[in-house]
Amino acid sequence: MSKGTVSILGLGAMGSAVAARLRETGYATTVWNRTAAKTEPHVQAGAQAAATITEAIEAGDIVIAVLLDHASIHQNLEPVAAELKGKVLVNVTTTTPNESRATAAWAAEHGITYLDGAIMAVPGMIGQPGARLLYSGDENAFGIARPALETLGTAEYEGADAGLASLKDMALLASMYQMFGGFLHAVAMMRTVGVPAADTANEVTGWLAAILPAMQGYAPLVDSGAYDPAPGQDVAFTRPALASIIAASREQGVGADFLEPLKKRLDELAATGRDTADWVSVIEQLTIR
Ligand code: FVH
Repeated sequence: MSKGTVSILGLGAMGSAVAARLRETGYATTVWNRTAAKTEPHVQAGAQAAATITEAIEAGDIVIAVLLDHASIHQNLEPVAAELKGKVLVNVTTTTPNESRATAAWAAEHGITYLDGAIMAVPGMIGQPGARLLYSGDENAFGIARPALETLGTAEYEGADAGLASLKDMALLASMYQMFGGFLHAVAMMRTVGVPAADTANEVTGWLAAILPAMQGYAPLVDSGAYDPAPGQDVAFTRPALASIIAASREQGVGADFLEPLKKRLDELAATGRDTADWVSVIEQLTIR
């Protein structure tokens, strides 16, 4: 006996993983994809294929959209708003917070119970330990869809503002890309003397593991705003430290393109008399006024 009916719109790498997991965990799944051929392996595994998006929506109490982006969501869902009325629509397509809020407003106008989602996992992680999915928007929708969503990974409700899941997703990804940018900078420096990337990966992993707890110390400092005098390393100390890293990179024929913007922001702090402030006060430079 099926646990419920779920329709999945979009069978790219992620949509396929989501559809497979729901089917394997006992949900009656109906799949739709713009390129219909991608439904075939799912049908062979026991899913129903819908010939049209309308047919797919009609088949599921819960509709999960896993399309490419915000534009593809609206291009495909706006014409079927009437069919979505009364359904729980969970959109795990990556969008910006404001795009998520816009979709939530559109859904509310059309009587669609809407939950926005963000997937902190790659397709191979779906249903495996470590897969984390964030949701925000209609709490009632989260309650209804939760058992199905929990088959995909941990299901964390961030709040009623539909943009919250996306905001956290983007914030975590911002930290990830800058961390990996730093790793690539280190690799580029070390390979100038023949050190393979694998060795530098080991070094960077160990160094970051040792230094990461410092983040817990920076957090209350940022929350308090009590930067001056610096409880840790001040701007006057950190600017020449970064200048040395940038100079060393250039000496080795490596651009310090990822690091230079940080140095520039510290220069701005120094130029406005904030040499004695903690260097993490640079966060205040990020606010766009
Ligand atoms: N794959 C990943 O690792 C990441 C992990 C974090 C979350 N993302 C987001 O998930 C969304 C889907 O990603 P995906 O990996 O499934 O992406 P693709 O394999 O490229 O599949 C895209 C699907 O979207 C369909 N599609 C694209 N444009 C349209 C359109 N205009 N109308 C209808 N469908 C459209 C596409 O259909 P087709 O090309 O097969 O016909 C695929 O089903 C995404 O937001 C990630 O950021 C995944």
